[in-house]
Amino acid sequence: MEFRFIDLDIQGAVARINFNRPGKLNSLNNAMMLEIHHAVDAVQSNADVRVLVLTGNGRAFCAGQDLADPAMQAADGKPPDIGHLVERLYKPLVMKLQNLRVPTIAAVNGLAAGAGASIALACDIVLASQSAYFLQAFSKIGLTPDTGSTWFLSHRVGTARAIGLAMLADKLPADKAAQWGLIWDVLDDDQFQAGIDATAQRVATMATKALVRTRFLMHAADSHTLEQQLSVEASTIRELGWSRDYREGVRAFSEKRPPRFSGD
Ligand code: LHQ
Repeated sequence: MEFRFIDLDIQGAVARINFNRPGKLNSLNNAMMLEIHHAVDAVQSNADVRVLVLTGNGRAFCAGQDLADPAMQAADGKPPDIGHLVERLYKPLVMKLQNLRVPTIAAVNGLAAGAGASIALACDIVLASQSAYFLQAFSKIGLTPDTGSTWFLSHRVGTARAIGLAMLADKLPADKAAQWGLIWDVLDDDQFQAGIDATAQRVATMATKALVRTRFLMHAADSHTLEQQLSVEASTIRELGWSRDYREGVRAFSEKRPPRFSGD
């Protein structure tokens, strides 16, 4: 597939999807969403890839749904079914990211608004540049948050802050987002790219399956009792105990050398 609105760059074990519509703050039109799906599918089926980085070109990570897209407008006097858009393109994207066979990093280079913020929060590790901000823009246009925002916010920052952010739609600076536990960390603007590259390289050499099972366990914990979660942890550990990377990890430990994980 030829991409118009994104770039997919795969260098060794690191895949990078760059949202590339900077003039419109990387807001997401229909074609761009289909391209993102295609790129994520390509990552999923490429056995060499061991980490996916999502980022944006220009001053935005992503400003959410393109409000000028025809899918958002009434046609022939009929109001649009924007819920269908969410079901067809946005919900499946979040589920693809959550089920991806490699860890994901959101490199939030600039503002992340609406569904753009949700997509960042759907990644495993969210790193933002100092000048980035998160904006629950939905209430400003008479909508409710979507693409997982209500779930990510209420789980990470608690209901009081989640409701405040979603109702008032104030910009949440990257620093405060990190202080509140919404994201993993903030990097100085001038060290952002190097910091992202270093983190991506580091994650790409780790035990991929263990990282992806960790994502699953962390999300599963919410809907389990402690006893249920202890059982799920045991079965995950059992499965990983049969993996090549576990054998390599233990061997490297006993030989007092860094492990050489293969992702298997
Ligand atoms: C945009 C956009 C944009 C089009 C900037 N669309 N052009 C709902 C329904 C169904 C499906 C799935 O998803 C959703 C959830 C959503 O994501 S709803 C959309 C949520 N996003 C927004 O409401 C954000 C709208 N944008 C803004 O509020 C501002 O642009 C922010 C605060 C993000 C940035 O403000 P500024 O830094 O002042 O930049 P700007 O407003 O001047 O924008 C620069 C350009 O980008 C401008 O175009 P122009 O041709 O005039 O230079 C904007 O129109 C365009 N742009 N966001 N979402």
